Amino acid sequence: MILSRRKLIGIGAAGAGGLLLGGCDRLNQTEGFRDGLKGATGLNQRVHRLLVGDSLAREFSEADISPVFKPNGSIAVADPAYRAHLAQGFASWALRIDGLVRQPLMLPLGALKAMPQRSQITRHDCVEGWSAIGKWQGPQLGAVLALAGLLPEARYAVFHCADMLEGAPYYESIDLVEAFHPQTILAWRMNDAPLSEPHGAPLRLRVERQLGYKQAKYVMRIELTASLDGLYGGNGGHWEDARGYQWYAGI
Ligand SMILES: Nc1nc2c(c(=O)[nH]1)N[C@H]1C(S)=C(S)[C@@H](COP(=O)(O)O)O[C@H]1N2
Ligand SMILES: [Mo]
Repeated sequence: MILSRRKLIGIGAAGAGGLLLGGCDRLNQTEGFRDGLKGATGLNQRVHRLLVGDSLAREFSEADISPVFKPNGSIAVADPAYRAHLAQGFASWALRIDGLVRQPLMLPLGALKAMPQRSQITRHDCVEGWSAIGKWQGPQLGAVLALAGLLPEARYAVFHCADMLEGAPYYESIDLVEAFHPQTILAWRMNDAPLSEPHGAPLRLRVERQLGYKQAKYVMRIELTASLDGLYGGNGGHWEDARGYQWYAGI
């Protein structure tokens, strides 16, 4: 199903809110959601969740925005389909949402822009030892996932990216606690301008309580899964597979 901007506006703010609430209610009742907390594997994740709970990442003021925000990892995408969309300003591009959802969706960029927006100024921390403060805007991931509706078995959101890095496709994943956190957004705007190619155009994940490598750029598809086994290298992310970085990268 292609959810156009017009259809989305047709649902209206109340309808979208209802969908989201409905989604959260169902989410709390699903086994996967509760097990996500109970069955968390890493000590890091258990301790961090105990310490931070539902807390928000620190937000900054406009004056704190870094004059230079270093693009890192992939700064361009070779994929011909991506390059064609880039050349057309992503006018006919759509985000795919599939896997363990009630209604697989194709969401055009215009539809994502028409949803209620969240904007936040946060600090990005890369494991390579640099940080930068930037302003991000886009719909909350939770609201986007609620449009597709999660099936009870869904436990992870997997972000499939358009780029290859060191010969492997970039991907990342988060659990549903992180996915429905209020500061987890699908950003199409950075520092009041559409995302540039080096920073992940047309859409990237901002998951603000996690390290830089979790902030997937060039997100083409979000797949809901019950497990991370059998996906790429099986560790839930590009750097998790390639270098053994922690899957739970809580700051
Ligand atoms: N698709 C994709 N996402 C990615 C990367 C990448 O190479 N490809 N690099 C990650 C790393 S390590 C960091 S620090 C940030 C960098 O984001 P920036 O380029 O906007 O600074 O993106 C993350 N997301
Ligand atoms: Mo990074």
